[in-house]
Amino acid sequence: MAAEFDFASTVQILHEAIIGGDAPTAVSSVQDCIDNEIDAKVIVNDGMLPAMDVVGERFRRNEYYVHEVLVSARAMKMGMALVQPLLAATGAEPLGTVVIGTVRGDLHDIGKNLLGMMLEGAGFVVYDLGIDCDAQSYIDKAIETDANIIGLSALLTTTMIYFPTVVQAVKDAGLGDKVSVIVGGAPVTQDWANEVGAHGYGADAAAGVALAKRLMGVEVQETPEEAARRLLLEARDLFEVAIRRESPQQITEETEAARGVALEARDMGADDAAIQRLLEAMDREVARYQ
Ligand code: B12
Repeated sequence: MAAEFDFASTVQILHEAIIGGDAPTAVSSVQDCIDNEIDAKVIVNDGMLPAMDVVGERFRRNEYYVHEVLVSARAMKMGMALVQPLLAATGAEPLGTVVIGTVRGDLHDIGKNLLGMMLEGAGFVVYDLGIDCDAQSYIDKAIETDANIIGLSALLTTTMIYFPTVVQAVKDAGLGDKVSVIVGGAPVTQDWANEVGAHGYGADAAAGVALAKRLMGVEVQETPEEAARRLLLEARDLFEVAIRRESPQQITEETEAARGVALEARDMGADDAAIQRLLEAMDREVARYQ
C-alpha cells in the first residue's frame, strides 16, 4: 500500500531539496503534491519561493557560492516545469497581451518565468523574450503582438537602472498611450518604479498579475492572505531601501519603520518563517550601529 500523503512533510522535503540543489527529490515532491491535488499556487508559495529566499540569504552571507545557487536554481526550475501547465490552465478569453523579459545585462529568469506562468494562468497572452533584453527588443515585440503591457524584470541594482531606458524607448516609439510598463525583481521597489516613470510595480508574481489586471480595467479584490503577503513584501521593500541609506540614524529609523510593517504582516497571518528571517536580518542591521 502507498504511504499516506502528508502535505507538511512533503513541503518540508521540497523546501530542503531546493536549498540543497537536489533536483530529483524536488521534482518527486512536487509531483507528490500534484498527485494529491494540492493547488499549484500553494506548492509554489509554500514550498518553492521560501526555499529560494533561504538560498539568497546564504549567498548574501557568502555561505553559498554561485555553483550552489545554480544547482538550487536548477532544482527550482525543474519543479516549476511541473506546475507550469497547472498555473497556465485557463479557458477564459484573453485579458490582454504582455511582453516580458529580463533587462539587459541580467541573466536571472526564475522570477520572470514565474510571472509569465501566473499571467498566463490569469488569462493573459504572454510573449517571453528571455534574458538580457535590450530596449528595442521589447518595442519590436510589443508592436508585432499589439501588446498592452511590457513587463521588465531585474535582479541586480546594476541592471534595474536600465528601466528608464525602456520607458523612454516606449515613448519614443509612440507607444506611450497604448502600452503600460510594469517592473519587478528583488531589488526593485515602488519608489524606484515611480522614479523611472513605470506604470506599476509588483512585489511578487501574484501582485504583478493583480497589477496587470487593474491596468486592463479588471477590478481586483484582495483576500486577507494576499493583504498579509503584501504587507510582508512591503516590509521587505522598506528594509531594502533602509539599508541603502548612508546615515546610521536613517538606517535605524527606517529599519524600525519596516519592522512595524513586518509585525503588522505577522498579525495578519503572513508566513511565520519569512517574518522571522526578516526580523532577524533587521536585528542584525540595527545591532551594527549600536
Ligand atoms: C538564483 C540566483 C542566481 C542564479 C540565476 C539563475 C537563473 N536562471 O535565474 C545565478 C547563479 C546565475 C546568479 C548569478 C548572479 N547573481 Co544572483 N541570485 C540568485 C538568487 C539566489 C535568487 C533569485 C531568484 O531566482 N529568486 C526567486 C524568484 C522567484 O524571485 P524574484 O526573481 O525576486 O522574482 C519574484 C519577484 O521579484 C517578482 N518579479 C520578478 N520580476 C518581475 C517583473 C515584473 C514586471 C513583476 C511585476 C514582478 C517581478 O515576481 C517574482 C515571483 O514572485 C538571488 C537572491 C535573492 N534573494 O533574490 C541572487 C542575487 C539576485 N544575485 C546576486 C548577484 C550579485 C549575482 C551575480 C553578480 C553573482 C556573481 N558574482 O557572479 C551574478 C550575476 C549574473 C547576471 N549578469 O545576471 C545578488 C544581487 C545583488 C544586487 N542587489 O545587485 C543577489 C540579490 C544575491 C545577494 N543577496 O547578494 N544568481
